[in-house]
Amino acid sequence: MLNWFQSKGSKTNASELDKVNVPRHVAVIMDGNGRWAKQRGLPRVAGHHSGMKNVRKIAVAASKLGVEVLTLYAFSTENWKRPKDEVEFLMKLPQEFFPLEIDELMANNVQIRMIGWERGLPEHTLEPVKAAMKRTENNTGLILNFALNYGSRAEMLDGIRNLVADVQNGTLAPDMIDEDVYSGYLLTKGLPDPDLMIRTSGEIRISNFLLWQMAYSELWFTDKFWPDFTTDDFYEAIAEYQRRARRYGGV
Ligand code: V0D
Repeated sequence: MLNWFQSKGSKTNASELDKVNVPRHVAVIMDGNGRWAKQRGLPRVAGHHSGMKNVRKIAVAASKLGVEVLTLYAFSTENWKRPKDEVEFLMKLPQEFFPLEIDELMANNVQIRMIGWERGLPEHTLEPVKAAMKRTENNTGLILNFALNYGSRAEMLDGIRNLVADVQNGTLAPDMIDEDVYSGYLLTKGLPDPDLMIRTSGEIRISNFLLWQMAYSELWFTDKFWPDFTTDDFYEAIAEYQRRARRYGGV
């Protein structure tokens, strides 16, 4: 059974989308990789690998539509609680991702970025991400923003710590603190807030992802597991975003 806010599964082509009302920032919780694997009698890590291979397709689709920022929740601060073997496998995915995908991302003018805590990540995870950020820093197309070792409450507390420090050192007056000033203390500084958040795999939660930034985001959920999520599903989410935008614009 679908709720009113879930996908109705009707097919949407990129050509049917309204080119003037493309979301500037799309955020995605790429959930259901483990369940995708279990359904096939495969180990969970096979699902993570399959999920990794889906990232480029969706990033290129977003890029071609003119989305400015695609933020993907790759690893949360909570994910450290998973079995050690699984965490170790996940930590190897960035180094595997770039040799496979960097050429097509470069060809699409994609800029790689990361939000999250570098501290705590192994060098073999961080190094390829930093190398890719450096290599793509002059690209002017889609910002492909990986949330890696990220948690939104921790991000907000860290922002508050830095903000309080600036008040104490006299560079910030308390009466200057407004929403835009505070946004500048978050890891998404300089990026537009997400217009649309997509979560796969049937969970209807935000799970500590971009809490401040998603205050006004449209939320879209699908039962499909992330490895099964196609470019057509992505277009369907954007079509639904555009229908909602038109409804609100019309009254
Ligand atoms: C596993 C589904 C790409 C979510 C996608 C370290 C769970 C596959 C990356 C990646 C993960 C991250 C940064 C980067 C390049 C690629 C990735 C992790 C997990 C956690 F610069 N997929 N992916 N990273 N999964």
